[in-house]
Formats: sequence, C-alpha cells, structure tokens
Amino acid sequence: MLFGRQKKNPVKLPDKGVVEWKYTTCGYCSTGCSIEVGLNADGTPVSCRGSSDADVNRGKLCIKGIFEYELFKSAGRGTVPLVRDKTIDAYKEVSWDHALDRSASEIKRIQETYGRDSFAIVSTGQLLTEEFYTLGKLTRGAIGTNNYDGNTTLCMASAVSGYKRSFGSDGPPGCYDDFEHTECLMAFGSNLPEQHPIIYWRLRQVLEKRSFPVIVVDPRVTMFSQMADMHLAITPGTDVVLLNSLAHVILKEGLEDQAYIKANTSGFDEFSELVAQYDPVSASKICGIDEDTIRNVARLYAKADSAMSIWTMGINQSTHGSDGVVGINSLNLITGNIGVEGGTSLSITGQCNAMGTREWSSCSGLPGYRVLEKEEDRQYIADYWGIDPEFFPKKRGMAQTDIFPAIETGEIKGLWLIATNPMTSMPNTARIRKTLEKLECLIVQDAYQDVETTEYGHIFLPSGLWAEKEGVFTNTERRVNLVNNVIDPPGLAKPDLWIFNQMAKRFDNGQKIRFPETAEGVFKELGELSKGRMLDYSGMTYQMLEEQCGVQWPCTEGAVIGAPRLYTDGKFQYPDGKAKLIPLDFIDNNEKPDDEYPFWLSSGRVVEHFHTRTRTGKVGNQNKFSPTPYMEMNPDAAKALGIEHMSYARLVSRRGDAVVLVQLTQRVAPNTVFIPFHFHDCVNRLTLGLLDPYSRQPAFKQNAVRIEAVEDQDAAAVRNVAARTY
Ligand SMILES: Nc1nc2c(c(=O)[nH]1)N[C@H]1C(S)=C(S)[C@@H](COP(=O)(O)OP(=O)(O)OC[C@H]3O[C@@H](n4cnc5c(=O)[nH]c(N)nc54)[C@H](O)[C@@H]3O)O[C@H]1N2
Ligand SMILES: Nc1nc2c(c(=O)[nH]1)N[C@H]1C(S)=C(S)[C@@H](COP(=O)(O)OP(=O)(O)OC[C@H]3O[C@@H](n4cnc5c(=O)[nH]c(N)nc54)[C@H](O)[C@@H]3O)O[C@H]1N2
Ligand code: SF4
Ligand SMILES: [Mo]
Repeated sequence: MLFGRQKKNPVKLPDKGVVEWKYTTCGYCSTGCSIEVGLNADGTPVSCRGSSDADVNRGKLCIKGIFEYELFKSAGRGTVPLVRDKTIDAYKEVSWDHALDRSASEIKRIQETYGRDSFAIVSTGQLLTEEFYTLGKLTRGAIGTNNYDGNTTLCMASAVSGYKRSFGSDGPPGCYDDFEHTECLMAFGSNLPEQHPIIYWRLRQVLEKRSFPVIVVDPRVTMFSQMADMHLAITPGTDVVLLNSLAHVILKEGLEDQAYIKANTSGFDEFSELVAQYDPVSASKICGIDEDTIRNVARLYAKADSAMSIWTMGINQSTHGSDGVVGINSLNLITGNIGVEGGTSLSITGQCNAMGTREWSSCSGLPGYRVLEKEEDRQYIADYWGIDPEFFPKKRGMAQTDIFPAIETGEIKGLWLIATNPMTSMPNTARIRKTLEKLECLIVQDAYQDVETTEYGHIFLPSGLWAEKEGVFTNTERRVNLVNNVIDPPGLAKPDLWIFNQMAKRFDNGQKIRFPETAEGVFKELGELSKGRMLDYSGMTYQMLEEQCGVQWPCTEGAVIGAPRLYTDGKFQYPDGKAKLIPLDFIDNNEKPDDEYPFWLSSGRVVEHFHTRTRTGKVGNQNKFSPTPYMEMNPDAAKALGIEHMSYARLVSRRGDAVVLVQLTQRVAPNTVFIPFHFHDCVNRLTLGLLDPYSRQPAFKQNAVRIEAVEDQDAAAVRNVAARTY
C-alpha cells in the first residue's frame, strides 16, 4: 500500500530495458566504486548501478557514477586521428599510420636536433595502470626522454613526497575500514561530501552507529565542516603551524607514545626542539586558530585510543604541501597512530588512477616504486625489458610544473600531452597559452577532440575512454579494481594501450622490448615486477579482482585476499627500518592579500563537475546544477563594494582577470572568495601557483585578487558564457 506523498506522487523509475549488467569501476574519483553498466537489447549502455557486493560502495554511487553511462554517447569525442596541415593552418583527418608515423618522426627530429630531453611527455592520473606501465616502458625504454611527468604534480605530488620523506616510501598506510575503529578523525583541506561522496557515506554509516570527534580544518565552511564536531577555520596556507603547535602541546603535556617513538622512529630530538618554538599562543597568531582550541584538539587526538587523519588538496596544493603531509605523518607517529586499526595517515587521492600512475608509470622513476637514482633498480628493469641500463638517466628529470617554464626558455621544443588539459588546469593560463604556442610539435592524445588544448596541437590522437578499455585502477586505500571493457571506442578512436604499443614499434628499442598486446598480458608483468616488494601484485588475477570487487596491495603470490594496512609491524622503508620525525620550519612565502589585491582567492571543486568538464559539462543532469563560472563571496564584503547577488563581477590578479557570476554566501570569510576551477578561461587566469620546493606542486589555493563591480552586465554575461566551452 502507498502512503502520503508516495501515493500522490510515487517515484516511477522508467524501465530502460536493461538485459545485461556488466561489471566495471568508476572512472572519475579515486574512491574506486564498483559499477555495473546496464546494456539494452541492442548492446547500448542505458544505465549504471553500484555493485552491492563491493565493500567500497556497497551498492551506492554518487551523481557522477549514476550518469556515467551517458559518457559513451557524449558530444565532442575524437573519432579520427588529425594532423595539422601547415598550408591551411587547420587539422586534416588522416589514417592511424599517418598520425603515428608523423608523431614518431617529429619526436625523433626534435630529439636529434636539440637533444633527447628536449621532447617532453606529460600524462595524467586517469589512464589504466596497464597503460601507465606501457607508456613508462615506451618513454623510459624506447623514446628515452627524462622530461616525463603527469598532472599528478598538480594533485598528489605533495602526498607522495611527504610519504617518502616520513616513511621512506610512497603508499597510503590505511583504509576506509579505519573509520570503523577510530576514536578521533581529523580532516585537513578535504571536502569529502562533495569530492569523495562515497567515502563520506562510509564515514556517515559508522557515525550513525558510534560517535567520535570529527574535526575539519578548512578556511571555508564546507559541507564537511558543517557536519563536523569542530571546524577549525584556518588561515590559508598555515597548516604546518597548526601541526607544529599540536605536536608542541602533545610533547609538553607528555601525551606522546614514547614506546612507539623509541622503537619505530628517528629524529625525535631535532623534532621536539623545533616544535618547542610553536607554543599555541604564538601559533594562534599565524594560523588563526585560538590557543584553547589548539590545546583541546591536541589532547583529544593524543588521548584517543586510536586517531586518524585524512587530507586532500587543502594540504597538497600549497607551498608547504609536502611539509603539511610530513607534519600530519609526524602527528600520527608521535601518537602511535600508524599501521593500527583506526590509526592512520590516509591521503585521500584525487583521480581514479592517480595511485596507479604513482606505482607503475615510471614518471618519477621506474616501475613498482623503483627509482632512477639506484643502480640495482636501473639494472633490474633494463634486464627485464632487455635493454642497456645506460639508456636510463641516473636521476629524475623535470616535473610537469618545470616542463612548461622550460618550454618558455626554449629548453623543451616538443610535447606529448596524454589525458590532461593544461589550458584549463594549470595556473596562469596566459603563460600556458604562450608556451603551447611556442612548441614546434604538440601531440594531444585525448578521448575528447574539443579539449581546449587541441586548438594548439599539431597532431591529435583520439582515444578510448574509461570502460571502452580494459585494465585496472588503484583507489585511495590501495585497492586494485578491474575496469571491464563494456563497449568499444567510437569511430576510429583506440584504447591508449594500443596507441602506445603502435608508437613503440616506431622506435629502435621499442622493437627490442616486449610490449604485450592485451591488458591482461601487461598485468602479468606487474605481478612479476612487484613480487616480494611493498606493492606486491603477484597474488592478483583479473578474475579475483572481479570476484572480490577489488583487492588491496600487498597481495602476495598464493594469498586469497589483500592486506588492508601497511606498517603494521612498525617497520618502515628507510634502511634502518625507522620512520623519520622531521622538523618543519614555517616559511611565509604565499602571495597574500594586500591593499591592492585585498582578497584571498581559493579554488576547488563542486560535486556535480569533474575537473575541466570535458566529461561532466556534457551530461545534462550534472551540467544543469552548475552551468556557469561563479564565485562564492561573503555578503558583507560584497555590500562594501556594491556587488549584488547573481550579478557579474570582475576579478583581477597580478596575472590576469576573469568575469564570474556572484553567489553571496557565508561559506566564505569576508576577506576570501572561492571559485570552482572547472571552467576554462576562469580561475586559472588569475592564479599564481607558487611551487612547493619538494613536490613542485602549485599553491592553487593561496592567491590574492581585487574585485570590481561590472557596470555593463550584458557584456559581462557574454564573456562569462565564453568561458563555458561546453
Ligand atoms: N566532484 C568532484 N570530485 C572530485 C574531483 C572533481 O573535480 N569533482 N576531483 C578529484 C580530484 S583529482 C581531487 S585532487 C580531489 C580534491 O578533493 P578536495 O581536496 O576535497 O577538493 P578541493 O575543493 O580542491 O579542496 C578541498 C578544500 O581545501 C580547502 N583549503 C583551501 N586552502 C586551504 C588551506 O590552506 N588549508 C586547509 N586545511 N584547507 C584549505 C578548500 O577550502 C576546500 O574546501 O577530488 C576528487 N574528486
Ligand atoms: N585552480 C585550480 N586548478 C587546479 C586544481 C584546483 O584545485 N584549482 N586542481 C588540480 C588537480 S588536483 C588536478 S588532478 C588537475 C586536473 O587537471 P586535468 O588533468 O588537466 O583535467 P581533466 O579535465 O581531468 O583532464 C583530463 C583529460 O583527459 C581526458 N581523458 C579522460 N579519460 C581519458 C582516457 O582514458 N584516455 C585519454 N587519452 N584521455 C582521457 C579528458 O577528456 C580530459 O581532457 O587540475 C588541477 N588544477
Ligand atoms: S564517489 Fe567517486 S568513484 Fe564513487 S561513483 Fe562518485 S565519482 Fe565514482
Ligand atoms: Mo587531483
């Protein structure tokens, strides 16, 4: 029987005629939800649902996953390879052989003329792991440029760097199950409900059964901060000061875990000397959190039986990103909260496979967490691939954020962009535009042809997207998930793996090295190369990944399940087996508001859009929620400037200007504005992006702007709309 609203207006789900559900994994964020794509009788994808068997999402999906099947027929896809015809300065459709021959000959020409490293390759966190490994093999083993990196420098580089500095290796030590056990959760610069909705839902499920303090550190009143027990509205860019002060209180009050510190860490004396300078009174003046709150939080965290920290871009995208991660790790080390149930330092990863690229792409080293700096690692991989180890550089080349300035100075002449859109996602758009225009050869390999960067390219290689391909992604909690090939790519578009394999045939070493044709063939190499290592894949098979809806590494040969946590024995990856407690001086180097540019400009995301909107900008149910570039502004600040709700305003920074629609809200402080970064020619026209010295990650979140009311609202509307390419 139906009651109330249901009787009057029952929810009717249209029958979409699904005859088959195919298992795969979501291709947006790193939560790693298992998805089933529903196909109708014609084999057309018409629906998506969460897999009820999956431990990660337990049948749930967020708005992006629910409508992900619409991507298969979305507008703007690349379906034919293109090469720019110089005589008419326009692209012409060509065959794959022509496009690949031209790409290879341009790479060789540039390398022969200007040196091997003058051709750079920048990829992403959104390919399949088998594709990452193959691209690494092609780049390191056959093309041989050392200027090879990914957009993960904009995203997870600080987490990687911080993990390496503290623990001697990358690799998030915890898992979602830690929510079930923890007695205290601290979240730094992470807006979980919007950016990782299903991880948030896992947390909410636990909080419904059992309560424990949730403390959110974020300058903005986010959805997460509104559900938290405590919101610490920190001054942008000062998390290191707060972290030093928390450690100060813990050590001063003797709340640390001395036994754990003695047994498993080094550097305690230097660390305690440094944090002694960060008493809560002095720290509160810098980080904007009052001294009593600092003391309360320190006590809550240290006294809890187990406590965990999570963080995302509010920490990573800062000039102190790597230090912030080290500070979080140290907080957990001194309280004995690593490798125990409910006690961890869990970086919440960004893109669907930002973890896979860290593990296998060879971007910053060699596959399987090996490094170029170690002779034995170079020898091992050279032997496995069957090439001369001298072909490898002996140290890592440039990061993505150094590659673009090197184009500016003429050191780099050619670039291959794979699944990343720097015209929208890098800081200082005007500068990026100039660098792209300067290139002798730009190859753009993307699933969508209408990406902004294509305009500047000489060759366009159309690729398959998400479940048009087969392979694996690793999620935030080290879970390797299977992506099954649900349908084929449109037109002549090809899986990225196929493109890399074909390119390899065009290089001398590429003919010597074995390049398996199938993803499963590549996956077997991952198992062989990781056997006995920290990120052991050798126990995994595709069948097991599908049956278990993902397996966490390490999963050793013969194991039936993966391991949920790292460092459970207190042994770390440094030669002495100890984690390092590292003293962190705070250097105040951010661009900050002043008389001329009086507002902090921060940027980030909203739930309905993903990144530069090449995908979500074309899915009606998502685009309609945020169709246009806007900024959150405090009503008091707006009043003082005569700016009205839903009017257009102009922002000016030292780099450029942008016109946005004004949303008045108390979510931001009177001296701060927030703009989602999803739109082209918008917030990144304004950003400076100072770099973190360790990770080379840009400080997207700390910039200064002034704001002007716009008189000609009609002209502003036209300009605002121009920023929505889709
Ligand atoms: N819907 C959606 N989900 C996504 C993505 C997407 O584009 N859309 N992208 C994915 C990717 S690649 C990533 S990297 C993640 C990002 O996930 P998040 O990091 O959660 O998202 P952001 O909005 O970039 O930034 C998070 C918060 O950092 C805060 N912040 C700014 N400055 C500071 C500071 O100095 N200190 C502190 N403590 N906090 C600060 C901001 O106010 C913001 O609320 O999301 C992933 N999930
Ligand atoms: N101001 C500001 N800027 C930011 C951020 C911020 O918070 N503020 N966040 C930064 C972060 S954390 C990130 S991760 C970056 C993201 O920056 P980008 O990587 O530049 O953004 P995306 O839109 O995800 O670009 C991915 C591209 O890959 C394509 N693609 C998707 N799947 C495939 C595939 O399987 N194969 C191929 N060949 N192509 C594919 C998509 O169409 C898209 O063009 O942006 C960064 N920029
Ligand atoms: S939470 Fe992330 S992985 Fe899960 S459905 Fe949403 S976008 Fe996909
Ligand atoms: Mo990211």
